[in-house]
Amino acid sequence: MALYIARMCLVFVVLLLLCVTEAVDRSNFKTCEQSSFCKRQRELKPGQSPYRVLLDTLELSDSRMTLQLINDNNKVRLLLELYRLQGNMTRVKINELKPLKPRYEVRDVLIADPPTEPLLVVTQDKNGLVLSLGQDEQRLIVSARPFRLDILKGPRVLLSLNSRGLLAFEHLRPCKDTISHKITSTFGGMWESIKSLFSSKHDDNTEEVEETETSKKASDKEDQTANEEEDKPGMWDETFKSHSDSKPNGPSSISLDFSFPDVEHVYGIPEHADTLRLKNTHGGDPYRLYNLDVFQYELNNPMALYGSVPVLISHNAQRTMGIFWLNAAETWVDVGSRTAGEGSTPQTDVRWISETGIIDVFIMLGPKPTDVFTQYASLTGTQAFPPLSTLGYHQCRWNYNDQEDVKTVDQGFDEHDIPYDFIWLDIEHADGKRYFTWDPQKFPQPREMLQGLMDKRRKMVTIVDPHIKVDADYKIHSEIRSKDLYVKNKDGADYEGWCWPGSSGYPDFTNPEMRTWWASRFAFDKYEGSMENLYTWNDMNEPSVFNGPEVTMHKDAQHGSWEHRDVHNLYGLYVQMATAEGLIQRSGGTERPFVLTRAFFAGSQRYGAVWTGDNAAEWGHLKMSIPMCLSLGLVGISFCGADVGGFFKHPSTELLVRWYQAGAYQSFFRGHAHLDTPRREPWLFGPENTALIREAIRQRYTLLPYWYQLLYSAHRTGQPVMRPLWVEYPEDPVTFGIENEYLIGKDLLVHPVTDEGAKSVTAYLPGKDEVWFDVHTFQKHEGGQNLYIPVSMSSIPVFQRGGSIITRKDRMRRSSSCMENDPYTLYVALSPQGTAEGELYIDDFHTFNFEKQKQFIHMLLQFSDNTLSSRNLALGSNFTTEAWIEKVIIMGAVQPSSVFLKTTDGVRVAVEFDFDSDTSVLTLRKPGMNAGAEWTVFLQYHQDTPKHNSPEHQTL
Ligand code: NBV
Repeated sequence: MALYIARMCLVFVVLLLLCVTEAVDRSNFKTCEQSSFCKRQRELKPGQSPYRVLLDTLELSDSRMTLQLINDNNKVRLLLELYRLQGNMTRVKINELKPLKPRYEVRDVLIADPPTEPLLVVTQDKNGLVLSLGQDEQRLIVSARPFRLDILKGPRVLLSLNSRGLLAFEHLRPCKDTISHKITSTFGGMWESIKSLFSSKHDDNTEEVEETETSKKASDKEDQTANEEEDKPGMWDETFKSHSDSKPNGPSSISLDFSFPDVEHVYGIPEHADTLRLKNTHGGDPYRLYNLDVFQYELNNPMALYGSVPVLISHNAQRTMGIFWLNAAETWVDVGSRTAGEGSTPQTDVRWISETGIIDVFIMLGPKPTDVFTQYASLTGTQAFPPLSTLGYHQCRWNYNDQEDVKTVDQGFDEHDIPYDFIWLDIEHADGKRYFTWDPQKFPQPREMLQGLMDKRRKMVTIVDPHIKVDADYKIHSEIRSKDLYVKNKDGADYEGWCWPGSSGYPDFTNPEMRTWWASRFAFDKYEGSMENLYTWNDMNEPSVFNGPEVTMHKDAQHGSWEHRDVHNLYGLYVQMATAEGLIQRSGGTERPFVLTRAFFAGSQRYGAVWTGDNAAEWGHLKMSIPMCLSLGLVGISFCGADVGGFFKHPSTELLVRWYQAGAYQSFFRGHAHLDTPRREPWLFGPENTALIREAIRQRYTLLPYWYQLLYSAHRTGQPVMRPLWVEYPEDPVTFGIENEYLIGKDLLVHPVTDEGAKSVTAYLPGKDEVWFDVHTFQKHEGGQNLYIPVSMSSIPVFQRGGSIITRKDRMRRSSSCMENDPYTLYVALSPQGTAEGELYIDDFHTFNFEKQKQFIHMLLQFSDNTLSSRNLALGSNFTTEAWIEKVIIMGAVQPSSVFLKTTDGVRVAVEFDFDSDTSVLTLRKPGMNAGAEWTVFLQYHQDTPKHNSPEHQTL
């Protein structure tokens, strides 16, 4: 009882702290200096690599090359594996040759064993060897002494590994006496059996290797000097605040450096609340990748946040490349870029440091940004294609109090004529934070509530967190316990931590059996009160443990035979994976799921959407939402958004309106707010502001066909939806540092207003030979310039690229589902050459039939020679739609004398049109073609009419 009271007091104190603190409490989170492996690694000085290649250990099969490396200081050998992968990638793996016990290798992130290509040795001598990477005169040079890898194209070095000599691999070692004792007493016989298991084969990890003569000599010497290294503080246990981390395996960290000559810009490694372009970390902490629940996170620093994707992208005007560091342990990344200066050329040095695991690196050689995205997608998969409705607006708050509240808010949207698709329920909806249940007082009739929403073609999301209340009467808990599927603590008992429900167990989602069981809980008959229009939100899955070190799980907790240390950054991915699987299974495999997650890792894109967690109602946070989502998009996670309005604090009305305007142009669009904030449904700020918010949300709904097509394309190809300008204009250095505007796809440029009291923004319109059309006024602007744009409260500066066709639905309704068969308007923005191109994608908007049965419409829309045409790209599909083309708006046009439409069955009809000579906009009224049909529209000109930049006359 006393213990219980003490624990409750602790939770109370934690909650109190959560409510009163104003900014992140940095002391809760480690700096590199406080993280013993990071400190040890960072103390190493460049230029002193002890590693040497034993060239006579070379083994080469068709696609795999192995070599042994020896550390001349301690004589420990490593095994280097090199693979040339299909699609212009190289994989470099380094592990101990004979580890004392297996080291963790990440699972379930790669979608398959990456297909390889033959590796050819071009030359070999005592200094090293040269391998051909097949393509484009690309070669890989392995230097022996010290060990170093260089990837070249012709004479040019693209990338070097260990050129600064910071490869450091802490080999597993038997612990020295006292510590060994401590561990033996803690683990009972377990440690002894582990030792005996490996001792037969690996008495000493520097020991016998099948040797040729040279390596034998080396090996003899090794035996005399091996394991003479001194232990350093933190190697065998570590304390942070009141938490101690027993380290039964001792030190096991790894590190490697990479250098990019001629590169000044690197991006990626989310999640950080920091600039898009990575900053130099000298003099401060490295960027940290360790999934953490950071309360009131600060902007502009490299501290870890909720998710981690260990992918870094380098870019210069000639080439884009990527490094994918496949390691799920706590990781730190140092970045140092130098610009061209007197006597020096630009270069970026990067160094990765992970606490444990192995070095497994994929080098994506580009050369174009789009190639890097394709390469990465071939390894970890693409964005899940979400149901259309999830691209609409989501209304969330912690919490909608009860069914009545849900009903009132839902009606509020109708009364104020604002479309929305989803209303969300946070943790208070469940019975005592027992997820998969409903509070019997507040939500006595969940099905009735869901049916009410369904009748309006709207949907709901409930939160399902992965901490499970320890309560014998709670079925979810008792079943997980009886199946023995909880994470264990270091003593082998179920790990328990404090979270919202009080004492909680944490399902071991790394175990496939756990995931299968979890998925089964989403069946309609298991998750009582659920219906097809109920989807899921996974929060707190870093995992968040209120009384754990750094608010997360103890690193020495056990997931089967692996430590939490090994898998920490994967936990959130596994939770979302199991949840998405559950939503798929409940429909018998037909329906596409929607799961929002806070924690993530490489590959999380396959399971749903990500949001940027607990931001604040501040202008800085609004601004930061752009680089944060752009960074995620660069590493495959395209379905990203930030809490509109800011989670903590109450936004000023101006900030709220501006946030809606910006959020309407980010992939995942959800308003959300903290429990303690005043209500902020869109109509609570006076009619004028309601109108502004309504207009922003409406703009989002009109563009849903474009968003949908882009998400489809992200799913098929791995190309990001929100793109930094440099992705589309890779040769224009002006774009490399821009993060206050971005492209949606390649054709819409958005520069949201993110400054308080702004009277103007200056947008950079890229592309010297291009033109851009203001989507609101149709005014044309030249590319390659900074455009000064006066703004009012209703302004959302958005431009359409000349040369593009964007499909929209301009009729407003209650929700996206109500718009499914509504007609389309084609917005054709002509290039200076009088051409344009776009796509239209349609399917049933919610099932997997587009993939399994090829049931979709995909049309290529093209304008050239005064002719607009629609051609089928979905050969073999017989999907049909009732939707038709109700209008075509052509920007940058010249007035034709007549317009006619020709369908594939040869029918020719005249099309009504008007022309606005002030704006040069030609509007074709009700041309009436079916959206899934092939057709051609001809603009006709009298012989003597000058046509739009077109050399030829289109006459009949
Ligand atoms: O479940 C409550 C909140 C949720 O509203 C928010 O979006 C999450 O990021 N949750 C965090 C836990 C409490 C945060 C103080």
